[in-house]
Amino acid sequence: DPGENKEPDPGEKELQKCQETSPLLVGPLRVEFSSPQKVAIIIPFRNREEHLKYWLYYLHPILQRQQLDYGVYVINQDGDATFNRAKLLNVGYTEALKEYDYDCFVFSDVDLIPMDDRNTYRCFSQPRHLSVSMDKFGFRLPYNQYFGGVSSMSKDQFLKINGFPNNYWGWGGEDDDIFNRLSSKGMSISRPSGDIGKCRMIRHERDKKNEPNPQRFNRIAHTRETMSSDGISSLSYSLVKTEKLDLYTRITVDVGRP
Ligand code: UDH
Ligand code: NGS
Repeated sequence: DPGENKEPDPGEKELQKCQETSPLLVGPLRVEFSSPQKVAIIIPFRNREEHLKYWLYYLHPILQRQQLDYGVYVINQDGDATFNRAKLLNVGYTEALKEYDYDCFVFSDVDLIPMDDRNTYRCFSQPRHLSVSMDKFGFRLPYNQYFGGVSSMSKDQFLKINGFPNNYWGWGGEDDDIFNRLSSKGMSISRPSGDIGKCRMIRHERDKKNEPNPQRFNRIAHTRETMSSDGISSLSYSLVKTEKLDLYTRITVDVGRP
């Protein structure tokens, strides 16, 4: 049929008329003006701007869908002394409380992105470990007591263990120390299912000034003896700068050196 090969009539290219009812609508919306928990999300940080961009891009929409009353605090270690993740988390707890009456704290590495939005970034009746199923561990826990990556604690749970240790300089062990603190106070760890707890880690090389800490094995062997004197009760640091940005509050802090 010769008619089939002719140029299309420009009239046929006209945009389809919108349907009277948009197919994009979802129907009933949940409208709430109060949230059961006030959640501070604390991120230990230094020189990971690229990871932070991904974290903000993925997490804000998820946290909004979770209908949380939340604030994000990036605790940026000033200077180039050895990194101290747990101390930065203690600083985040303290600084967030200066801004708002938070009752729940989520502690998250900057390079971990949840793969299921049912993994709610809130607190539970027991301290919670949220990053239970990481891609880099083949979507399994590396060991049963693993408490690294992303965790949450109510204010009461956090204070019961005197917060986190301040003297783990460099990589490793501080998360195991926190686990020891919790179990020594008779608390258990709550976790989402492996399915809901799936998350991806942004691949990276080892950072400068965050070499494995040779003292970590000795320290985690003595958590019970040291935790009452080393923690939020003994925290000292100096605030360098607080910047209230649109997507997060950036707190630059001098935590000292080993
Ligand atoms: N962090 C920083 N800057 C640093 C070091 C650590 O922001 O210089 C923060 C960041 O939130 C990070 C968290 O601390 O997600 C934990 O540190 P980490 O990511 O170094 O720990 P992880 O166990 O990696 O993920 C260890 C090094 C792995 C090297 C693998 C080489 N292929
Ligand atoms: C343990 C570390 C933890 C660490 C975990 C996973 O061995 O701090 O490995 O590390 N404990 C000690 O070193 C005592 S990872 O595979 O993510 O590099 O979180």
